Amino acid sequence: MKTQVCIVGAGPSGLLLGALLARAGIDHVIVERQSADYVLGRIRAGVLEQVTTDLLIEAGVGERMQREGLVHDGFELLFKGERHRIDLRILTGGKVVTVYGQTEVTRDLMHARSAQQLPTFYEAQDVRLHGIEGSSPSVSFRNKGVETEIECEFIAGCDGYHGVSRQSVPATALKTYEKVYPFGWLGVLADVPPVSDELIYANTERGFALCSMRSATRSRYYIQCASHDRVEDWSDDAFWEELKLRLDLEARGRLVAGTSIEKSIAPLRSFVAEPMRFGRLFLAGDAAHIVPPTGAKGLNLATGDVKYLSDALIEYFIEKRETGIAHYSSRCLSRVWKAERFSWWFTSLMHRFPEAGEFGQRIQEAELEYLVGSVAASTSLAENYVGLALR
Ligand code: FAS
Ligand code: PHB
Repeated sequence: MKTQVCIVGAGPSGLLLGALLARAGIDHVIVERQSADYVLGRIRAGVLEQVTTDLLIEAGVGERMQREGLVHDGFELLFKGERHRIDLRILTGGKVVTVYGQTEVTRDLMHARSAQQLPTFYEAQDVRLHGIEGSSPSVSFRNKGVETEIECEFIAGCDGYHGVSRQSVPATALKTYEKVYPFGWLGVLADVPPVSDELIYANTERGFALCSMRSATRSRYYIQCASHDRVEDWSDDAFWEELKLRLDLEARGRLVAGTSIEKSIAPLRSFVAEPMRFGRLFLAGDAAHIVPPTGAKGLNLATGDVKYLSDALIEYFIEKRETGIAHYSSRCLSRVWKAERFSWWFTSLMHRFPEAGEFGQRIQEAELEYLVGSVAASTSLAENYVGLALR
């Protein structure tokens, strides 16, 4: 089988890249290790930056997001028992974010792809990349027991942190940077009304908590937990009791508990692999970088990479120019590192670090008090939270 671009991974990065290439008439195939249902079952991100919502509309899959997504023009910081609102719209001169689950983004992209009958191999086994340093790379895999090989001109590694693409780059050609945080996030999805109309990020002496949502009837909550915690260690009741202890009195009174429809623990790490291009292989999204979810940047960084990569591939195949592919890695990494810095900063500010002790807690509270009292500091937080423009 031959194509112009083989995309490895059918998460948001791979599916969005496929949608943008299809609109430009560029032949491509997606190869995904899991089933479509499994991909949809992963509960991940919840906040979309304007860059992401604009891209979904450009890709022709933004209609339901525009109808059902919740536009948020602010969020609240909770510390020392009090909430302080960060007004995104005023502080950034009109920018906002949209609350719309990654699961729904993936569902919309899958539906559009299926309606166009674009070639997608799910449940591909033993996916391997070949010839990425030459001019005729290929991707091989077992499809329903049949050995299959796709010859292509470029491979887009959109297969996430644990994927095969980054591992296919010779170790001597790749520089990686990593920081692992000494805690995780225990997340619960429940069909209960959100505790507030906007997100609440809480810094408490018991640890971080986040009150988010998916709709007016479905809530998403997180609490910081120990790295060694296992999800079976946390009953729903234990989760709701701990969350209440991390909220202010008003939120505690409004909190509606319920049965979890999803409950999982995500480890927190910062990770970057450089460069994001090696020969005919391009890395995009979590395959190249990971941020702690505090700043809601993971999915939004992935869509930024995909915009740069789709523009570069369209320029190469349609205009026969190579400027975009030559600068892909440096353009992505400039934006990636700024988001890595913001996500590290916000995580460091909001979480309890065991070794920092009471002094560390007071320093965090002092920084938060300064931040909510300073237009300059709040503006910096707001413009990073709504997302930096694509250059
Ligand atoms: P993904 O990991 O989503 O997709 C990669 C795809 O490649 C998967 O479908 C996988 O099955 C497939 N794949 C893997 N190996 C393969 C192989 N060898 N062959 C073929 N296919 C292969 N971001 C936020 O903004 N907010 C959050 O709250 C948040 N929570 C998260 C919680 C968890 C547990 C994780 C892991 C991430 C979270 N993220 C969050 C970040 C997340 O949303 C990612 O940024 C987003 O999924 C990135 O999308 P992709 O780059 O497509 O990678
Ligand atoms: C979510 O709703 O899943 C979410 C929202 C904001 C974050 C992280 C996760 O910073």
